[in-house]
Amino acid sequence: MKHSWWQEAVVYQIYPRSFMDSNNDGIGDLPGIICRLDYLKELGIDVIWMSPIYQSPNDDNGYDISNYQAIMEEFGTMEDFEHLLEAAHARGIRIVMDLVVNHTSDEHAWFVESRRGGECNPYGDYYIWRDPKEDGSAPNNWGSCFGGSAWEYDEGRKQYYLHLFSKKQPDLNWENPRVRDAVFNMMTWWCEKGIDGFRMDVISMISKTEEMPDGKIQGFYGDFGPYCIHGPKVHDYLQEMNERVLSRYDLMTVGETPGVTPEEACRYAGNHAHELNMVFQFEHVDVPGKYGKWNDEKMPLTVLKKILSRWQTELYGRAWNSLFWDNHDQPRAVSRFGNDKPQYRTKSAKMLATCLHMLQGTPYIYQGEELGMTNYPFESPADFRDIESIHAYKEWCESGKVPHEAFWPCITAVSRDNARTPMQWDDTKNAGFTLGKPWIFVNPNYREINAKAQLVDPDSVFHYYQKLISLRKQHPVIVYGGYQLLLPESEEIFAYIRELEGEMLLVVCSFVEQEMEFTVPEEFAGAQCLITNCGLQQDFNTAGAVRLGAYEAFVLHKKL
Ligand code: TEU
Ligand code: CA
Repeated sequence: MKHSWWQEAVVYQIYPRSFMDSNNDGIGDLPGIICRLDYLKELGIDVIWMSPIYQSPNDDNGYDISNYQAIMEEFGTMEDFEHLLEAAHARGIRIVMDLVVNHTSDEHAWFVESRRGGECNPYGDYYIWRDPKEDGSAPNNWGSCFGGSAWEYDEGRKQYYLHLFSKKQPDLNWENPRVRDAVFNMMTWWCEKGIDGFRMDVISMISKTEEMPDGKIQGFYGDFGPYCIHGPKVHDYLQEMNERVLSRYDLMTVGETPGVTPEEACRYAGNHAHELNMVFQFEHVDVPGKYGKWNDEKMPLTVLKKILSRWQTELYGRAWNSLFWDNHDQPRAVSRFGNDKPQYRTKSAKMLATCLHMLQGTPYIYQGEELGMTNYPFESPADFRDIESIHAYKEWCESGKVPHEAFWPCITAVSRDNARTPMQWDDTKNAGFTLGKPWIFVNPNYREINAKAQLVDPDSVFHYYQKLISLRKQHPVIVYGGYQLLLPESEEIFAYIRELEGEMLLVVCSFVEQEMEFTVPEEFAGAQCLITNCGLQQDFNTAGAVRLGAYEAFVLHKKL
């Protein structure tokens, strides 16, 4: 297979609203990102993926777009964007845009027009409109991802429109060739500006079945999944997008594809698929419990390893993995998979980084992960800013269905707001994010956890990430090597071997507090330690048994 730049890259995700505020209105912005580019350059990342920066009424923080070719006012201007692109490119950093085209905002001109209806309205069929049932109720029982019905009645048209997310996010009708033209033209416009790729929001949901029967009840509503995820024409649409836009530029494309299996991933992003470069799968972060996704249970390590190992082996040589522990929709990695108690936070954050960055695929770092930022200590539902958490609390608790005491630990464990508290730059007011009033609470632990302190500490989580990134640039086995899991039955240790043309890596990570023992396989006798989270490079007597302290991780390297 031909090697591409995006296979060797490390991506850093920015959630612009929470990254850096340059004008003290409490909201992160593009000039703020520009002034932190040198920080990212020092970290060593190659690509920035920015969550949406387009004009939006912010019902879902920019994932509801009212104009694809304008910048959100709070974030700055198109000139600011051009400046950012130029400044990033000058540092050798590429910019990947978030592409949200399953739906628009209900304030997008297309929807405003569509809503007016009428026989000859060119926008009439831009969205998914259905007549009410005879009794006036919604066309079917589907629930939306953010609670409530997936259908909203429009008085003007006397019809319902489909919204798989909030009612301010109507789904586009991809069946309509004019919708596809409009989307592809818009994408081309951004490509001509010089952007380097797209992360495609819920791209697995753009094709819906023609028949829309009731779904199986899940929680309070019917599940739209079988009719809207990996729908009948999704691959036709993506092949058309590839032919008309993507193949004409040198881009990196990653599809956000909830519900994807390795088989399906090869259809979206197989080496010969002519659709996307890679997809995000969610199996390792989906742990449904008794309240749907609201769950504070940890996935057993054996299950986590099984899932990640299946993706490693099944895509090998066929498609490309994307690697992540967290993003703007997930809790903080160290709180979820590691241990965020002060005595273990740094150690376990480094362990998780080791485990992920030595896997095969393109790693994604979510802002603040490189500092070991943690979940937020929510005190009350009034702390929530996220539409999903606010609705979920209403639907499950305020409705009286589940007592607060039972639901609270579950919603706080996985609320998307955990990831959205401001980036912690230093120990001054509001963590150096803003001098104004931040739009969302700052995590009170910013005095201990912040970039400024970590930049001067050679032993910090930041410098550990920096080292992992530089190792990837030196050792092709990290990028291209095969994968073999060791100790599949262990609930404590995640260990695996990578191998490429006589070069071998042994990666050993302890996911527990208690001390463990690990036996280094024979073939690693005399190997060299590439990186470890136990202080300065310790000398490994690599024959036989080694002791693993709490959350210890190390990587051995050997050339045959
Ligand atoms: O997320 C889609 C998605 O499937 C979920 O991760 C979602 O955030 C939610 O947790 C469902 O329970 C994408 C974006 O990443 C997310 O921020 C947007 O809110 C969503 O699409 C709608 O655009
Ligand atoms: Ca601002």
